[in-house]
Amino acid sequence: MSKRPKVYGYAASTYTRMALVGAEKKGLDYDFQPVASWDGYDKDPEYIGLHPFLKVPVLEHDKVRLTETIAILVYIDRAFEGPHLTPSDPLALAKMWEIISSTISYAWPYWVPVLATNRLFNPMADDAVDENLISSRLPEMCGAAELIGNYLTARSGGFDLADIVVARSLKYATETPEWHDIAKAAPRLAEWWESTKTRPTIAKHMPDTDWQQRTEDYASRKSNP
Ligand SMILES: N[C@@H](CCC(=O)N[C@@H](CS)C(=O)NCC(=O)O)C(=O)O
Repeated sequence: MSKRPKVYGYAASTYTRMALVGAEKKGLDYDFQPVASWDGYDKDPEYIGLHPFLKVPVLEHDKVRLTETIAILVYIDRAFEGPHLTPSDPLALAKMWEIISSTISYAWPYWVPVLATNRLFNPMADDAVDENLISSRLPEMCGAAELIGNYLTARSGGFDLADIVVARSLKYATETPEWHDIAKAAPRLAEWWESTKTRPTIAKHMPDTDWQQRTEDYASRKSNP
């Protein structure tokens, strides 16, 4: 394994992007190895054995191989020199985990698999859009957004892993028409997003969201596999 940290993943993956922002924020000299097409549909057979559940990201560093984004982020924070990505104050640390756990449990499943998949990824692949699922789950999307916005803006410390996890989980939702309703229900989250999305390390690892271009790339890959 490489002495240089190496992150395996693919471009559209929100979890991969969290690991990359962490590596970037820490100032790491690292490599990125794509293991699937942009959208993750076409897996590279060479990397099938990398993760027990065929997921990304995976981090390799020297003799260490890690799966699970949060474990990877904690390792990046503690194993290397650089700015701290986790607070030392016990309450601030607990609050950081509260935000991360709430985002992964109550927000990400609606913002990404329900909203982004139907609004952004399915049209790209010419798959059906489940309008009923989107509208019936809008209250959960808004409720989670309000909760997380309140948590984020009530913190006393600065940027930490919670900002990385929320920013990467939210990005696709902000590209959908439903963001208007979500932002209205969660003004604190919307305000936090406006100031966070332009932070250099966050902005550097935004997934490419030129949807027309992505759709054309997808179609051309399908016709010339
Ligand atoms: N619990 C995992 C979840 C990772 C995950 O779901 N990754 C998605 C991409 S965002 C993935 O690998 N999907 C590929 C697939 O399911 O085929 C983690 O925290 O790293």
